[in-house]
Amino acid sequence: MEMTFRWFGSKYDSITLEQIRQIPGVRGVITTLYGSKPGEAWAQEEVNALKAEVEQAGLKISGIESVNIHDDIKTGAASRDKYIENYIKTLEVLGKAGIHMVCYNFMPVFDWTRSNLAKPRKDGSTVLAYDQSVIDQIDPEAMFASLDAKSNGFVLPGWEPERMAHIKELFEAYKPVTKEKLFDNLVYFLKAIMPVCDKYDINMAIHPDDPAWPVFNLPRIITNEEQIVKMLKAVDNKHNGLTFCTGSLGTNPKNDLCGIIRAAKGRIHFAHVRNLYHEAPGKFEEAAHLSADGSFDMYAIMKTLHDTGFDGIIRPDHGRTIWGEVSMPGYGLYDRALGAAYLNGLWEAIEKS
Ligand code: CS2
Ligand code: MN
Repeated sequence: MEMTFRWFGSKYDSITLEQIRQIPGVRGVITTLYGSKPGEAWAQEEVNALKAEVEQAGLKISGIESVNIHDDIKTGAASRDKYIENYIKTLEVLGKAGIHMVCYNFMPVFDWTRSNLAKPRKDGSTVLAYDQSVIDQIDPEAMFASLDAKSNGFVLPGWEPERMAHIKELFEAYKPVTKEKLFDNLVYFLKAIMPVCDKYDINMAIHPDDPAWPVFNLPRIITNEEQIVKMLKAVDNKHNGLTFCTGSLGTNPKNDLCGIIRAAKGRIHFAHVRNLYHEAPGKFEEAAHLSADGSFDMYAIMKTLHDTGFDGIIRPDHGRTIWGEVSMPGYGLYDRALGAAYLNGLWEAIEKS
């Protein structure tokens, strides 16, 4: 198990590599070229410079989150092959830089969706929260505006303003894309990139949809055990794997998180481990990582990862905003550092008992 910490790069993150280096047990970062746009081929020099910067601080790049996928690949547009070619070029660049894990998602239009980025909790912290009844009342543009207004001035991952500027066209493009079509387009993409992944030993780790059901009538395909197993089988190559994200799969209380770990055994290349508190169906908020603070049994999750032989990359996920920190919502230093320490503690206890 390799404990890591997400870092968006010195131009975009409120947190420094020097701070990350001081979190006990964290030696790797999960990063990206945050300024790049989906569909672009990354330049070797830029990746090498990022790598040098991280290594200068005594850390390493453990993986990339994310290399985002152009919507034309997801919709299966005629231009998809050009964007897949660029994706392959990016993977080649990463492989040459010695980077072996890439997280991505296949969600139409947006990444994760939340109705509130700063919901107050009893302890005075604020957290990201979701309420389906609020989402049902607003349209995507209104949601983007409200999220943007509460982002503390940071660009939110998956909610880049350039992308949101074309939101109407994007929704048009997805009109004919059924769940089945979206799945076929994912398989087409995966088959095309497997040779380069094989060549450079790059583990692709698809991130589940968050929340794990269709939002704004857009199809969602990585939502439960059945779909995950179907995806792993459709391209049965070790390099086609999963980001096991408790906070995303766990949005649906029907998902048995430990069952999913067992079902995806050997193909979980990356784990995002955080806790949620479920208030009612379709209504949840993010909690501290500690089991007692939310609805998940974090010990059982870590134990199942351990017992199924997981030895991949892991990171704490969204944290609460605490101690007056101003950061990208969900991505402050303090609560995620507490999360990393807690998960490391669980792991040590599991290994020794
Ligand atoms: C992340 C996702 O912030 C989050 O919820 O887990 O944004 C994740 O980085 C992407 O979906 C992966 O492409
Ligand atoms: Mn996640």
